[in-house]
Amino acid sequence: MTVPPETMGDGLITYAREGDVALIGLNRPDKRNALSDRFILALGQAVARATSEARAAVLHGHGAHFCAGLDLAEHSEKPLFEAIKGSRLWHRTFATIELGEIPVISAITGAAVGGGFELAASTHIRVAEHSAFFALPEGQRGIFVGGGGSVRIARLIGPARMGDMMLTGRSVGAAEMERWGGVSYVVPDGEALTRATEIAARVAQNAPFTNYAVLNALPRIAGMSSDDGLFTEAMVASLATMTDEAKQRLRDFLDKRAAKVQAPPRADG
Ligand code: 1HE
Repeated sequence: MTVPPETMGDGLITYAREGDVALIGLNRPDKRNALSDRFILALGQAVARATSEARAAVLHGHGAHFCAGLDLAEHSEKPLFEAIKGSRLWHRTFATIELGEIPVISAITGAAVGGGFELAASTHIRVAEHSAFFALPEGQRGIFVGGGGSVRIARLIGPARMGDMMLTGRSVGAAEMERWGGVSYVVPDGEALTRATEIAARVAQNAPFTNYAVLNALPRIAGMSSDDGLFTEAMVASLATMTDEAKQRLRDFLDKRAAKVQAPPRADG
């Protein structure tokens, strides 16, 4: 079933659904999708809705830019404790993506800057157009990452590269970010949303328990000792095998009803 585009959170979010895939759009293009507290709350509501209605989601930005990060106008007015609570609101909301129930694919165009990069880092697969650029200008603004970047971005590209980005404030293009491991796909301009939606539709066909385990076990195991990680892996793997869906899918393969794994297109033509 398709749900035509509608708005949520006083228009800050667009929400649509194509079958099993929810499309969540950041919709404040006049401010380059800069994230106010209200915007973060609306995003959280959209993620909750997608989780209850869909099996995967795409996160994209309206206008030329994915997201310009923290709303600096709102932030500059905040007393200390409000700033701490604001950062913790981002942490809670982004955790509902990273450690959620459905995979979220981000379609990145133009700026993914500061908190915009932190938001992208909380998604599970990043698709960037050539127009995409990443920066952490917190040093220039006299602030610090507060949306989980010190954990998630550092894990993605390494603390040295993240430190370089924060110290220099330099912009990193899509191709370099792919080499650094910060994005998984680089596509021509105008194609990020389409490609992300295709990927989401494919991901949505996986067994939901496996998707859930990927989202929830992998980042936790990454934070464990090898011994604890391997023990946890054995538990999750065994639980997955016990599900009716796994039993059916394994039978389908053995009865030659399931698709085989395909080799990728060869680089040498
Ligand atoms: C904003 C914001 C914002 C734009 N908060 N209002 N983020 C930054 O330091 C990035 C700041 N933004 C930029 O560098 C540029 O806006 C962009 C490269 C993203 C886009 O440039 P451009 O030329 O397309 O747009 P613009 O003309 O700069 O901005 C259009 C409007 O959006 C303008 O407002 P207007 O009323 O003059 O039209 C801008 O002021 C407004 N705008 N970005 C508020 N971020 C949880 S901790 C996370 C810490 C961070 O995220 S630090 C990084 C913050």
